[in-house]
Amino acid sequence: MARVVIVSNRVPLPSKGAKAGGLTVALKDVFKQGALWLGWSGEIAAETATSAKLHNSGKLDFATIDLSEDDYRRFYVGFANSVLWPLLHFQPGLLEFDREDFEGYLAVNSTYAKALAELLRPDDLIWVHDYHLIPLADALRALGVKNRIGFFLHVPFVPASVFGVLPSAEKLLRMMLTYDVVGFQARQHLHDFEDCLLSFLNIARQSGEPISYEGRSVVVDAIPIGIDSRGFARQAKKAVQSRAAHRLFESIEGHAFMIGVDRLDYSKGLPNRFEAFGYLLDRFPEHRMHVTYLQIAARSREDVAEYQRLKRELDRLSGDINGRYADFDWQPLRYMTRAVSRASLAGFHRQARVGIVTPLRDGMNLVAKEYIAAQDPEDPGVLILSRFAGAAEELTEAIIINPYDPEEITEAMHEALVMPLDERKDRQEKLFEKICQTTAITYCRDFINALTGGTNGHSLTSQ
Ligand code: GDG
Repeated sequence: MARVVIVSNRVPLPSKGAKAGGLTVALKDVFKQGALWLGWSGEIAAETATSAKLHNSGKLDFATIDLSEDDYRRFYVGFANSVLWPLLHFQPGLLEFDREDFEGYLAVNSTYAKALAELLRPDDLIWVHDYHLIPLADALRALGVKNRIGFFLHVPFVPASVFGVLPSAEKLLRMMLTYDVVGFQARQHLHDFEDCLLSFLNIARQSGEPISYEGRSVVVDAIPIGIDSRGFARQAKKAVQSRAAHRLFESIEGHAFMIGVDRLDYSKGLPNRFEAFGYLLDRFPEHRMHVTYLQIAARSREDVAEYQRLKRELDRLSGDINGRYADFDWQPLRYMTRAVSRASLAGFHRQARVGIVTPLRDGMNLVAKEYIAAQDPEDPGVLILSRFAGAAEELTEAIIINPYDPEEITEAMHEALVMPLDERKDRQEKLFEKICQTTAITYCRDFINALTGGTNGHSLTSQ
């Protein structure tokens, strides 16, 4: 049976105390069959390593590479997170393109390819994750690697009019077609990719058909990522009894409670959400003294200037809202930039009457699914969801909003806070059913099946 080789920017090394994140959980069926996972160690060294360091943990082998400071700056901070991330989230105005960063991005991908090629077996299936590694298949092919290679993009894709802003747009697009499978989170991203293929390469894809490119066939599809919904539901039910959940419950003193959980990232639409909460207290004074909004916004990519600017803006906005509306015994907005444990999050979601997920763009947004999974079916909360999150293609029973309109978010907050129990239960039932259909397991199964053409015995079980 073929081994699966996963390549992603970061590797969840157990020795680093890494918690099982979305991808790790999602890939658990793949792991059962033995797997190798290669990526950056998270360490900065004097020189970028030319071979990977090997670590073993049960059926999983990890292979890590340290990056030099210069490669970290050019590859990770520069091209990946200051060019591709804003571009693929429809923010071309934030792009900071630099040719040397692009060269650094290609060079690090070539380094990964060389390190990986040394470890490959002939029938390994290679599954590459995300925008950091678009050139990897091209670099592997240049080394003569013949294995099947698939690519999954966790973030959105953009139409040709936006993608064309990138000076190296056509080159990257061609690199994507070096893969045997290219997977997106949502149908919209697939449409946007097809728009780019037509516009830049004059390739018109027949609906549902693979693409023929340079004598090869490339499968492209929307394969939405999911979570272990029933597992997270169990965790939430248990966590609501935890000390952290009790502390939160006591501190809100019977107020209605709304929650947001996001990395502190400009794609997540946090300033508009804060503003919307201010409007709520303005336009619907009945909620003053009666609602508490907790925003957990774990700091992220602090080396990128735009993230530092966003943090200053949110510090100011939260201070402004609390200064304006707080009373001596009530603080409307609690805003923290520290991460909390996954178990605590599960318990907090279950306690929250409203879950607020308002990204300006998002590949999927797992928090939306986690919020639904965590709810008590007998007294569920309400999800407010941006129409620009990939999750909105599936989770249509949420209150769907346009995150560019803070007042629309305000109205959704009010609607959610006053929604009758019957309607909440009805929406929750349908949403929960959906997140149990598209899970972490179905995601892996569908991707691996696309990569093997369903032929190599990798029939992953459905959940
Ligand atoms: C990318 C794409 C796509 C957040 N704060 C804490 C914490 N989290 C966890 C959440 C969730 C995960 O991090 C975030 O996942 P998202 O999907 O919401 O967003 P990104 O990080 O931007 O992920 C996205 C995803 O990849 C997967 O394909 O959905 O579109 O942008 O699981 O719960 N976890 C803990 N403490 C926190 O403070 N423990």
